[in-house]
Amino acid sequence: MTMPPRLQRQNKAPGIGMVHLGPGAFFRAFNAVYTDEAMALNGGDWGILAVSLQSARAREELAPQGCVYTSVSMGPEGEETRLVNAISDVMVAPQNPDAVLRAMARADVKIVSLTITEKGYCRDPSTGGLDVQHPDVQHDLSTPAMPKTAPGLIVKALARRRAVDERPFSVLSCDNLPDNGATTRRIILEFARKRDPELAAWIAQQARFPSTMVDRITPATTPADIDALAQRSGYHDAALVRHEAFRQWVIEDDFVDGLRPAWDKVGAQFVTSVTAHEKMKLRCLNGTHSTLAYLGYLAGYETIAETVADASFAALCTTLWHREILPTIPAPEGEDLQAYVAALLARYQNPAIRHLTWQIAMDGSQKLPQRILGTIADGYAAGRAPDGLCLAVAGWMRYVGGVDENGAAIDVRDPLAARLRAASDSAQSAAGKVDALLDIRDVFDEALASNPDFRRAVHGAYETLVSKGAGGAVADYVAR
Ligand code: CS2
Repeated sequence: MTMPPRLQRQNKAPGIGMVHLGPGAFFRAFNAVYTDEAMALNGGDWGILAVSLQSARAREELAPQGCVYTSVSMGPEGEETRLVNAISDVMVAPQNPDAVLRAMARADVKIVSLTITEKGYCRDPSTGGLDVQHPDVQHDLSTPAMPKTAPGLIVKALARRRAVDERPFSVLSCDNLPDNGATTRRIILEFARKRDPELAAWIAQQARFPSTMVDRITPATTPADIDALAQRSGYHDAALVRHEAFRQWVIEDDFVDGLRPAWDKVGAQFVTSVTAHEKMKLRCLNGTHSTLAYLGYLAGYETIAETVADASFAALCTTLWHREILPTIPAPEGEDLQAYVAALLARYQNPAIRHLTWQIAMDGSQKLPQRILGTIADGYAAGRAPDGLCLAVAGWMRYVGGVDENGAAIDVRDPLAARLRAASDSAQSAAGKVDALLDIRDVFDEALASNPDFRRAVHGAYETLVSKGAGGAVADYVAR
């Protein structure tokens, strides 16, 4: 087969009004689609400069096709295809940080948005603030003109704007972190204070950090997806994204000078506080997603849809929601929690979405606290026994031990992978491994790790996983 021609932009790229850090699949399926629709409806130069902080991959995918790409939405009624024009340009920060800083300092840029994953914030888990020991943070503090991290780039760009009397931009975190706006603000201010307290005071007073809740299930695109689209469409789109039809964006309406795209006209909800929505989404969706990722992977399932096609795992989700998760969540305004979780199970079952358990299992050390451990702590505080979530924690422990139930190696991707593996390997016995992992304070805070009920539950769950396997342990839990 001859290679079909590459997709090409047919129109002029919109003028740049935003910079986005972290131009992966989720951003292309979410931020860029909302922005594309908002510009189509309401006009405005809200074109996005997409900046990757690590590899050149996003540029290789986007630049040769004028940054246009296809988004395929997979709903119950079949697929819907859209060409997304909202990305105007793409840069790779490590190749030319100064060009990125110059672009971020331009007055036309009103918003810098972020999908840099949990680890991109360089957070110190014990304080929630900036991790000043992080090697990249140390690099950025000592070499501020050549920043590597998101906080380093943002602070330096804001310093340039201040130097020429320009208004700051709004910083819009779109990652699955609790209080993502406040968390980002704290990290940026701590970084800025280390450079220049007056700059920090200016940022604190004039910049804005709206919190957001973002939701759309978007698996990584595979070469097979790209080939299938080429067969159908006759063009090659290296930047294709495939995602579910569902989407939800809840945004705190707090932008510098009120400037933002008309996202509200295309379905985004603007509210005064996103806290309740964020808690609902992180605990109900991401909490069970991670649970299914570890236990499903160990049970031999490749995708979430495959995992929940097993009746015990579907029952695991519903039991977790009703028994352990929903009791910890106040209903956000306008949400019916029972309907929300029922819809969630249907989203997981969507057979068109091949979302790998291995993909969601990544970076568990960064995800567990806000997705699962907070719910567990609240459960014990209210006198319940959140045994299902403790089984999820034990599943994560087995997973990061690096050996699956058939004795094969697991490719564990996590910034703490080596430490986690060493902890697991430090003991022969199941109990010793669990104790060593519970000692990792970057994951388990002191209060939870010293709760005897929690320890007992995780020890018991780990032993059940060893003796009965993940499938057996899940079946036991749901039969109780
Ligand atoms: C997933 C999320 O990879 C993961 O950890 O849980 O990316 C999830 O698909 C999104 O948050 C859905 O909005």
